[in-house]
Amino acid sequence: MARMLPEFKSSRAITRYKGGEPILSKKDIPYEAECIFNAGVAKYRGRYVMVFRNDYQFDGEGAFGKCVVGIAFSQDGIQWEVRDKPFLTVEDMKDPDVTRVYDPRLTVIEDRCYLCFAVDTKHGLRGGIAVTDDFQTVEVLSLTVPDNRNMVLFPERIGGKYMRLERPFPVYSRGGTDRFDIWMSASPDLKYWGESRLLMGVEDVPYANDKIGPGAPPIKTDAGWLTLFHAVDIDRTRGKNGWESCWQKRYCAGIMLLDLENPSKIIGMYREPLIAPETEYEVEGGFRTNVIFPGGLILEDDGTVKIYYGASDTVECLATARVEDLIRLCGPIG
Ligand code: M1P
Repeated sequence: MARMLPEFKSSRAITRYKGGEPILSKKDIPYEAECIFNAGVAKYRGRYVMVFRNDYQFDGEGAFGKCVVGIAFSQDGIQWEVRDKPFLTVEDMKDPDVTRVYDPRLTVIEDRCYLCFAVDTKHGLRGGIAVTDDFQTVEVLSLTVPDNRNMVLFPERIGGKYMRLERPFPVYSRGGTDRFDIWMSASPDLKYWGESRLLMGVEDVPYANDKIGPGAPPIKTDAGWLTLFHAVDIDRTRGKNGWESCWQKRYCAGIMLLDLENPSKIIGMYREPLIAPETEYEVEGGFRTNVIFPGGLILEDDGTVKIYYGASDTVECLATARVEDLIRLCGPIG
């Protein structure tokens, strides 16, 4: 059985917007909505763009009947104007095998906006990559074989190739249960992917005992690629006090630094959670408990960063930090 881990505290380097108040929740959505969370955010052509997950039509037992990806725009990254209809739905995929689209992330590369998203199908979970220039039409460029998701793209080519972080779901070879790690792959065209290699194993993260996965697309700093990931610990003694009867996991946000020229080399990692569930929304106010799910990291001109994260699969929240403080936290690994 996985070893139990203690209570965690967020780093003092981060400040929660309004002490942890959501920046987007169901009350802001002009169509049927229940849980608004796990957003991807980018700055694109002079404004902020957010794509977010909306789960609705709860079945009263533990699942939602519907899930769509919504879209919102902002001038300051804090106040959002939500478009009056969803951005991406199962129907848009035009594939009868697809049953759900969710957990989107955004990366701008060479002035085009790319979307990575999770795609549930009748035959497994696939990671999708799509592109849009106008947020009206979306072209799907590639879908992984099952099971893979939580993909994020680097914002530029490295050594001439596009790069992504991802989290495949190996089962037989990892003990028959969750034991998932962060991998990376390269591509000449965002369509054909290869050169896959392990970036970091769950055993390398002191505050995880279950799985880790990519969080927000990396940002470029002088010290290296700074990137957020999620790290999960499971404790069989934990119960659940919300909508679902049994939820024993805790998701924290972690941070690491990758080499600029060879991002398969981890040059630093903060050995404690950057953000741990602590506020009402994060700990027990939601559909699930104890979930921080980071999906967006924006570096501003003044050296601050905005960190966007889903809180307990119910609302979207924001924290800020100084980029130099985050880099300092990522002391050398090992
Ligand atoms: O409820 C926590 C998370 O559970 C799933 O994440 P994973 O990929 O680790 O299984 C997803 O449903 C994610 O959206 C959710 O936040």
